[in-house]
Amino acid sequence: MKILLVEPDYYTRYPPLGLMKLASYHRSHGNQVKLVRGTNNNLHFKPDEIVITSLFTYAWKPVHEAIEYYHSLFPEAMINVGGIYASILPDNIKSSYPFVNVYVGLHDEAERYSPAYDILTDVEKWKDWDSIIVFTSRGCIRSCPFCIVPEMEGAIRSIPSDVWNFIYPGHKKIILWDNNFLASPDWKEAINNLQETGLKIDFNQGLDARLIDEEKASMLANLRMPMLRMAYDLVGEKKAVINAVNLLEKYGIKRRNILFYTLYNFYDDTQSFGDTPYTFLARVKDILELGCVSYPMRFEPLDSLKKNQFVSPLWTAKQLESIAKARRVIGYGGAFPPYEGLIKKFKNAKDFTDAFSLYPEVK
Ligand code: B12
Ligand code: SF4
Repeated sequence: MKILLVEPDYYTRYPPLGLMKLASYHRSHGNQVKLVRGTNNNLHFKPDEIVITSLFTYAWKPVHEAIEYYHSLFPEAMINVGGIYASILPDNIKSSYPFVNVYVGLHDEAERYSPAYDILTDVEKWKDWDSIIVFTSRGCIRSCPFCIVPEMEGAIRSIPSDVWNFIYPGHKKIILWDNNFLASPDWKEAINNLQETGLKIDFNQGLDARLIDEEKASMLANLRMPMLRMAYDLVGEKKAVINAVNLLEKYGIKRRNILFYTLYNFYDDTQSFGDTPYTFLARVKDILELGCVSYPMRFEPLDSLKKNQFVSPLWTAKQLESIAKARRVIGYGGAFPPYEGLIKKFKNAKDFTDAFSLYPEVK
């Protein structure tokens, strides 16, 4: 069988990992695969089956365009759509395209295969990609209300993989997409594995500050890690955040190389609970005063069809805009690093508005 793997034309900085695993899976069943990005009529490939992936729910349009385009080009071929958007909002696809098979959740068999990096050479955007992306575990031990992982992936479990098997010649860096790496039953073995490769490591989804202890801090400090990411989502996590930073520093990780994703605009209407400008500022101040970097992250509802439209009842659109502006003007790369001027500005601010208003003298 000939299988066309389609990555819709949405914005992304990473190649389609799901399709790369599906490519290996289909090849192992004797099928021929080809990867395309967006709509492309110069294929020289007549597929029997079309496999379309999806990412953020708000990036639904390119997915629908791909379905329509390839269905009109190959009306006989079976079309399967999976990935994040398809898993969160399957009915959105089913109701518009009844001829499509919508796949919800992970593909358990494809999960066991190493991604086929060689298929990336078919696509201009990815032909020079030089990092390995890996999940050493899936699922999570927690159930944060702003996250689909517990529902989509279930309980935490390790993916029995020796990282070496996933490295393709020429790879320079390892990007981990584990949702909660330190909660994996095999975290220790995985760190040893990562250290052995000698490559740069990026725990891209952030480590759970609440799980950092002496042993984990000492082992993490042995990795080549230019930036260690964690999250500080709720003020109640302050004690764990301080403890994690102190332990990591004790074993040699510099505070300015620790970044905290700082969630804001979150609101859970089932519990009438959310953060406020006041509690957001308190967390940013805590992070900067610890000597670490704050990376503000605007909450996006799980069923969002348009990015940056949601405004929590505890925030105003103007307040949200002032954060976006401050990130551009006084931040660096969208983050607030622990610059003396910034620490002073946030510390001396009367309130949120004062903290995020931009005076001409602030550089
Ligand atoms: C890596 C990641 C990122 C990366 C970017 C990823 C990328 N590709 O560009 C970064 C760090 C930049 C990021 C940022 C954000 N992220 Co993010 N991210 C993820 C993560 C960990 C993986 C997403 C991914 O790329 N997966 C690749 C997929 C498709 O591969 P896979 O899952 O291994 O594929 C399997 C299955 O899906 C299936 N499959 C896939 N395709 C197909 C097709 C067929 C036919 C079949 C049968 C099966 C199938 O089989 C595969 C093998 O099992 C998910 C959480 C998670 N665990 O999934 C959150 C997630 C996607 N992110 C999320 C969010 C909210 C964000 C942010 C908006 C956060 C914020 N407020 O700033 C930002 C947005 C950034 C932006 N650019 O707009 C949400 C999305 C919710 C939504 N409404 O869409 C998620 C689900 C996490 C959560 N909170 O629940 N993110
Ligand atoms: S710890 Fe992270 S992955 Fe786990 S439920 Fe919370 S946000 Fe999702």
